[in-house]
Amino acid sequence: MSKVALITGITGQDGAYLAEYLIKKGYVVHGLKRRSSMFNTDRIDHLYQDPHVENRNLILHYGDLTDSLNLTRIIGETQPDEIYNLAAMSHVKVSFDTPEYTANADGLGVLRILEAVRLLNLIPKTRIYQASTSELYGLVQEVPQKETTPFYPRSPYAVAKLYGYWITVNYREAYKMHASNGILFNHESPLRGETFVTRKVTRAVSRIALGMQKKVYMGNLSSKRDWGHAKDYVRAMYAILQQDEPSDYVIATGITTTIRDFLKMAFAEIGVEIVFKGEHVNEVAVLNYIDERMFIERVGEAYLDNFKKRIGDEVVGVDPQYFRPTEVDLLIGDATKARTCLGWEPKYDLAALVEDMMLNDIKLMKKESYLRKGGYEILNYFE
Ligand code: NAP
Ligand code: G4F
Repeated sequence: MSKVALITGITGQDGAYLAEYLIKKGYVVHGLKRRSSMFNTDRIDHLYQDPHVENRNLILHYGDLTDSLNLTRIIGETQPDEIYNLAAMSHVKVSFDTPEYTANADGLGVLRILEAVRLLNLIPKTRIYQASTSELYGLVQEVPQKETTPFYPRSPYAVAKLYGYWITVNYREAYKMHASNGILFNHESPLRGETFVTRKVTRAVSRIALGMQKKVYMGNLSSKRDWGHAKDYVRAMYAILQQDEPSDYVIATGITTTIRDFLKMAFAEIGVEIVFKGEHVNEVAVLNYIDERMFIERVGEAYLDNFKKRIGDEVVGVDPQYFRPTEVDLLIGDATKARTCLGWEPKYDLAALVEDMMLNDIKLMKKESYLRKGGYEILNYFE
């Protein structure tokens, strides 16, 4: 008999990688998907199976973390061995604009899942993974951050996730549930949402290289993040639920980098050096040097002449609209417990992550540019 997993947030970055990983391991995967006016299944289309296929290993259900009845019904119908609660309003800056909704989905949503498992008498069968976050450390009380570091959340998102963390611990202790928190530090990939900083940068650098965009406006360039690859991090989620005893684990690389240095690395991937000048809102980055051979190899000869004309131009600026009312300045994790107890090690370092994201976005933006210029795939919705 195949094991059954239920993934909330299956249409997101982590949900997509985790679904693929579990299907390869022989699981039947059920995914919770919000109704939207478009399919919104791009990240999992390669795994999708028509409902008429027999013995499907990926089955999607409409649902929402804010709807207890719906969650209880789906958990009851699917009888999962493992639930991975990845669904969340996951954007820190947006949580300042939608604090009540964020609390409902990211905080109470966790309670709804735990309580459904309890009321359905599934405690002996169902293990639960809660997607906790390094944002809990916020105004960091210790460097690096580990499982015992006190939390100090700095956004409505982090405060909601703090409730999710503790209600998971409480249900574990009160009802002997196999419920665990993964305290994951930032993890990125070619599937990362376009408004998170790494993907915003790799998309923008690709578009600048192809002549589709002149400049990118950023927020706080000095904050530091411990960035890993999402592919490595979903392996950790799985490993956490395979342990005999539930527990909470930090998952991180142990290396931290500023946003400014991430920008430099992304430009370096196409053979371009940028130089930062000025301070705070007046800080800019200027194109300083091109390694033509590398630019041709990564971007293509056809784009070189136009790009060379831009040497000396400003390609990065700062726009205060991207600043947060309260910022998390520094995150760096100590994943000793995961390395020791789970045997987890990341395969990607930051350079390999940036390369993966840049190669993907250059390809994607070339396709977008081709379609804009009237490529045959363009549809005319008004015909
Ligand atoms: P993501 O790409 O933003 O995906 C979030 C997923 O949650 C999407 O499938 C989204 O559906 C779904 N969702 C949002 N609100 C929902 C609701 N009310 N009901 C049902 N589904 C809802 O996020 P991610 O990067 O994969 O992160 C996965 C989880 O890990 C999140 O809980 C996030 O907070 C947490 N986390 C992420 C990181 C990181 O660096 N990536 C680090 C630590 C923790 P739509 O597609 O319909 O929007
Ligand atoms: O990429 P970010 O938006 O990620 P953030 O806020 O660290 O949150 C992500 O990681 C958390 C784990 O620590 C997750 F829990 C959460 O769900 C999400 O996946 O911003 C990273 C840093 C911040 O300091 C931000 O101020 O980049 C800075 N930044 C500078 N300019 C920017 C920008 N962030 C965004 N999104 N856009 C900018 O233009």
